[in-house]
Amino acid sequence: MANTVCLGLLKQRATAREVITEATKGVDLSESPSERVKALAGKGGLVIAKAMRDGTNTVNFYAGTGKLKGALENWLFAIDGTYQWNNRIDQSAWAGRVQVGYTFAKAKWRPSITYSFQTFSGDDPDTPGLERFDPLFYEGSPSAWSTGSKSSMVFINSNVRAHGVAFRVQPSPKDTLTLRLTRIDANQLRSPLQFGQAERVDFGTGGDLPNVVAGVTASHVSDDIFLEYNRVITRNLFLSAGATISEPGEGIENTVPGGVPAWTGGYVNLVFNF
Ligand SMILES: [Ca+2]
Repeated sequence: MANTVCLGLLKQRATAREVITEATKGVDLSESPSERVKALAGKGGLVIAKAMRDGTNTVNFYAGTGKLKGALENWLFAIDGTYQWNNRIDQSAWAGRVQVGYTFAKAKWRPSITYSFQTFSGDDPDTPGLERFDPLFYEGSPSAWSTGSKSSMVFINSNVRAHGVAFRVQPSPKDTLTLRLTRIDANQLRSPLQFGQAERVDFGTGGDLPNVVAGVTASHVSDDIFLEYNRVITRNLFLSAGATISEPGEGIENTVPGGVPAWTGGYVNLVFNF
């Protein structure tokens, strides 16, 4: 496989519309710590903006090594960088990833280890502009762009950063076993972490004043462990099976009184290609 360098530009069009949420109509948000909420408060409530992607520009750079020679023969390196902006909604956001891998090519079972760090900007609640990265549509498998395994069902690739390590062995040409460990943190505190998550008004804390809450108040959100097995049964038949556990970090623990249980999952998948 050859070395790869790519540069891409994406511009999006959609119909823009804003909807003021009924639940927050008439709520005084002028005391909110969030500049963005204060700016929206003048419209009579929190605003859910539809078609926020209208006019969004995304430019991406990628470079990755193929089969190297000499002293670096068993290494792989890759780097991604993305800048995103939308003047209509005062957005300026970024994302990036680096990957470094090494294969013990002469060892039994051909083990490999890959480290990756990926990060996606989140909105700084203290500025009127929008720094939140829009992940658009991405390939969400653990070997591609998902942030963690089980956690990727909670956090989209926005306002998160993750350190990931993958260990892989191949006991035979038909069998592959991969263990992935991921630590996930929020980039911005009190800033949305999930798709469609707006600021919410909480009357339960801070006395009688409405308190605007979004995202988490501590950066560590979860640790994921994911064990995956793949077997090529025949040319047309493939088996994959996995087990995963996601242990919540302090940021998630703080959102629910009484603690949050670990989230577990498993699957068996049989694929037949005609
Ligand atoms: Ca901001």
